[in-house]
Amino acid sequence: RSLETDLRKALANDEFELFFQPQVDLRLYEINGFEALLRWRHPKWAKVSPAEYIPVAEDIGLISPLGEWVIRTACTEAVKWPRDIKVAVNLSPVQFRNGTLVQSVRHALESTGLAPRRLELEITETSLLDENEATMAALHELRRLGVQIAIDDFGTGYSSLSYLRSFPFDRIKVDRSFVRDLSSRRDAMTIVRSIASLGAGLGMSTVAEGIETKEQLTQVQTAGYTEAQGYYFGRPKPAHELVYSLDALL
Ligand code: G
Ligand code: G
Ligand code: MN
Ligand code: NA
Repeated sequence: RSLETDLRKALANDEFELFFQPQVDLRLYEINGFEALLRWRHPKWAKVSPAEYIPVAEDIGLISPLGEWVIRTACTEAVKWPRDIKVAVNLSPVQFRNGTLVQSVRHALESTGLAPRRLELEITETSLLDENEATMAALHELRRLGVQIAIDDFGTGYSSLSYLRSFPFDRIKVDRSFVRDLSSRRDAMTIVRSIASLGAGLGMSTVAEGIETKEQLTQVQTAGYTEAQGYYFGRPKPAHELVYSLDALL
């Protein structure tokens, strides 16, 4: 049977699960958040990345119910976490187009009681491609609710720098391809450093993604990143396996 057929049934059959990957504050050196990442419990699709089925969900009109499930489930988990650890959720550009996003975020916050500051929405540069008025209006409304907004996979879009002027993001997540190339390409360090200083100058936090080694961690700390995320600190894990202290991880 096809991916599309199985995808249509997956939500009703409760086949989705969220995994969570730690995000580390490099100044305090502690876990300050987790990014929620979708996983599909299915004999045939469990090993398939959301990068493959999210686009199908977008095409067949499933991304809004699926995205709402992700937001609600992420808030339900995060409210149980200690301190003020936040949860970051990835949004599809398509979720901005159908007009129900703000309402579903508001509802998830109200029904779970999660403080809005503890929810972060990650949007990719493609969401901002046309600086669509509805998208901008939704972003400003979400900001008024008090949620945080991050720009994800930064540096890979068509006009990354202009996106930074389109909205006052809380956080810039530099694409992990730049971190990956740090040891092999001199230009990667130049770019990684520039994005850190760009963020500092604009008053935005900067997150280095894809940190896999101690050496990469040292490099992004030197470059001035405020936060980091990657397999070095931990792989995405189910909610019941999370630990909240960095000491317990390293
Ligand atoms: O977790 P993984 O590396 O397999 O994620 C692959 C891609 O799928 C990443 O680009 C990630 O942002 C995206 N992704 C993971 N979970 C979600 C989700 O809940 N919603 C959306 N829209 N994208 C997600
Ligand atoms: O597009 P986005 O940044 O949301 O994608 C997150 C994806 O990156 C997830 O699928 C996650 O599993 C993956 N990821 C997280 N940390 C690392 C890492 O250190 N190395 C690699 N290769 N992938 C990672
Ligand atoms: Mn992300
Ligand atoms: Na990313």
